[in-house]
Amino acid sequence: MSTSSLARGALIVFEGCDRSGKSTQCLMLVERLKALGKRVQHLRFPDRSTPTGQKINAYLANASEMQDDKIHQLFSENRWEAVPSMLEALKNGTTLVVDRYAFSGVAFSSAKGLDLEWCKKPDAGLPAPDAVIYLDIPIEAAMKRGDFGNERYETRAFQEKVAAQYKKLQTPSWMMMDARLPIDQLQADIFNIASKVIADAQNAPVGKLW
Ligand code: NYM
Ligand code: MG
Repeated sequence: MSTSSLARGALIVFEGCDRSGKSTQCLMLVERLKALGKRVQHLRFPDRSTPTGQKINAYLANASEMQDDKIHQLFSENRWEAVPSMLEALKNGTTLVVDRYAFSGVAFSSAKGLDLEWCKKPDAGLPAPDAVIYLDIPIEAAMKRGDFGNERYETRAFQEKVAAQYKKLQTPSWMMMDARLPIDQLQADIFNIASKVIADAQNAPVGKLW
């Protein structure tokens, strides 16, 4: 019916606690899709390269303080600035592989005690992912991958809270992956899922959160 030149790209989001393997799996997926000649772009939030991203970076590095509600809104703003280029890319047939998105925003901020529904509001209307791939790992196992770094939030107690908040956001459509699987096996499963998501998204409109 429609020609391939009209096929849009897919918005594939990776979520999960720190040390769940998101960055590794995103990169592997991007490289594999590129090798197949697919149009693909790797994004990550926060995007630390923009002015808002630099403020966020200073906050995460404990070099500055901000109120919980203000930093929450800044993380959201950091996503909204990317929306025009994201929509353009999707329209042009480029699949976006995104390392963290609005679900991180809500999970991390609500883990501090902010109201979960309030936390969702600033991101309402963002392009909705065609798939959320959640890398599930017990914090116990994530800790064994090495100590957390020095950034804010990188403690066992806080990560336990984040994992509990993520659970509240999960819908039946999330792809729950066992992040303890060997890297290549996990990537093989993710690649199969991504291939189907890309095929299914081609002629579907881009949705909106939430
Ligand atoms: N984070 C990330 C938030 O608190 N809110 C958000 O909206 C996003 C996207 O930033 N510990 C937190 C989660 C991470 C930290 O992310 C930095 P990364 O993926 O380590 O660069
Ligand atoms: Mg980190």
